[in-house]
Amino acid sequence: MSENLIKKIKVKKVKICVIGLGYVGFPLLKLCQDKGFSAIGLDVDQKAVDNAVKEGVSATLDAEYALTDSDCIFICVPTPIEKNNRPNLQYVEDAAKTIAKFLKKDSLIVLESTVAPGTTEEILVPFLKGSGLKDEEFYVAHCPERIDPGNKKWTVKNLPRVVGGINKKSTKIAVELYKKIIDAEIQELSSVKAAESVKIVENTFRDVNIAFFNEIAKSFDKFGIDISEVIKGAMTKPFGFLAHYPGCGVGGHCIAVDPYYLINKAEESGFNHQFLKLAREINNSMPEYTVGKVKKAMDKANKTINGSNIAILGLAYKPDVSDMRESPAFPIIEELEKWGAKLTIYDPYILEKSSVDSLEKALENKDCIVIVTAHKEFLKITPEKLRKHKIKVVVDGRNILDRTEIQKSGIIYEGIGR
Ligand code: SAJ
Repeated sequence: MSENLIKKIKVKKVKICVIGLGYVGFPLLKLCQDKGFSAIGLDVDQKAVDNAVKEGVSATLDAEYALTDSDCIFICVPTPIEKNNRPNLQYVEDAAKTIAKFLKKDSLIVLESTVAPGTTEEILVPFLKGSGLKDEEFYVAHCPERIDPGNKKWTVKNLPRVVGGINKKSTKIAVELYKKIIDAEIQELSSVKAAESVKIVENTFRDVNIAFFNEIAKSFDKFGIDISEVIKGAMTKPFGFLAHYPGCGVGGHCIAVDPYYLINKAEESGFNHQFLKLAREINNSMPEYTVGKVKKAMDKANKTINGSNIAILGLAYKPDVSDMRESPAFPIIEELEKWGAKLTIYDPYILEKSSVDSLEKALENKDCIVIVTAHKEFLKITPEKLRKHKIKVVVDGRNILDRTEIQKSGIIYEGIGR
């Protein structure tokens, strides 16, 4: 029967349903529709459905309407972590239970959400079996999402993907489907666990590399070495080096989250990822380290944080996006308020959470400015602009300003590792 499904995929006669219309599901749904498939989105949030419909894509809150007769179902729901850093799979389980109610023979379910190795087979498939279908009557695969919010160059349309199914037929069908949707390499893996592991490894790799540079930054601060210069120097080596950058913290719902999936899963099997845990500890220590740099800089200016006017520049977790999830801005704000600072918040992408609506206003009458997010607007903070606003203390949490020029102007500058 899988041959029928493959034949229907090849002529784009399958009905596709995408569950979860966030930053992963919505672009995928739109792409399926643009590629000529009959595709519908399903979400539990009216706003998400309305946004999709506004963009000319069909979407609904009605699971029966969306899933009845669906041949291929993508699950693109959040997989956050709890306060104790344990994975929360509630959204995946809810999606699976909903699918099971309407699952028909010979359909394919693909989980795109980031999960620990083993999750598809141990959690998703048992719920799908609630449909009453036999194992061989439906197909399941994992194809980890690789959306990089804000990235205009690499999008769902042209990003290479990896696919692994719970069995050979599932893999084959899923690969055929992705080849019809995505204009990039679709790599077939030998198992669904391998596919789950690829994404976790990609993002954990990034987390440990960032932690490496964060730790180096802390030690270079002791030696008075400028880490930005050292990274630039190391990058002249054309092989065997991959730059990452120290900063005031690691935010977002990928890099700051995904390593915990592997850490927790390994713990269940009796393995302790001490290196990954240490990297998480180092990255999680950076907001506090940054506040320590504020204290150090204010001491140099013979000022106290208590009662001082400090501008927090940036709330978003990374440059030129409006996403604040896991942003280091929040622990930095909390800590500085504890020290008695009077804070002015400015993020050009999140004005609704800012206390002023322009950089100029954010710089007015400040004892100190702290750069938390490397938004391109903040690259315009020149020594002239700082002098104009009589700013005496700069803490550059993303090492984006010209330290030498700022210091030449007699302004106190503290970066992260410089
Ligand atoms: N960060 C550093 N130093 C670095 C790089 C990042 O401190 O050298 C910080 C950022 O400021 C941010 C956090 O880490 O707070 C995460 O930054 P990110 O650039 O990794 O952005 P994300 O979380 O959106 O990561 C996504 C991921 N994509 C997917 O999971 C599909 C990740 O795999 C990509 O590598 C990353 O985008 C990317 O390349 O931009």
